[in-house]
Amino acid sequence: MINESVQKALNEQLNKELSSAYLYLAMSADFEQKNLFGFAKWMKVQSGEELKHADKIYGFILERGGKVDLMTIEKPQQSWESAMKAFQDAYEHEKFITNSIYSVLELSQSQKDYATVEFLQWYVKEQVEEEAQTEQIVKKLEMIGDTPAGLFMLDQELGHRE
Ligand code: OFO
Repeated sequence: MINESVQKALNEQLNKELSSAYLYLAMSADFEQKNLFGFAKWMKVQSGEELKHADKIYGFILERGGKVDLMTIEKPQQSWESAMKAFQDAYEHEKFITNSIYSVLELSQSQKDYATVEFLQWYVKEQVEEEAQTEQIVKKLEMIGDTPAGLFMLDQELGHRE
């Protein structure tokens, strides 16, 4: 049986993962409306990744005999002034998610819920990758500045994400 406070924290994390999927889907739609199809594809794939992150938590809560509590998902921002601003926001969002995972991990440790501590190791590793990916794209956008040719090339590159 899962510890009650850990279950609550996991349900809140499940909501954050679903909110992440929603946020990246909004970014994807915004990019597509601006004809940046490669950026849009990258964000759509990212949105799908977040749904997988959510699904893992959902499955884990149920596997432990817990109760899934699906909460309201807030309406995300719909438009960003530039690709740079969107990716800066994505990077900041990933840092927020990392801190959130750490909080759930610390709670699980304090409650001696070692199964959840073990389960969350996957997220700790995943967040290193998620932060690095978004930070790298912010850095590339900084390099190319406002040049349309640079944006076009990066759009081509990001469109290759599967
Ligand atoms: Fe992008 O992070 Fe989920 O976990």
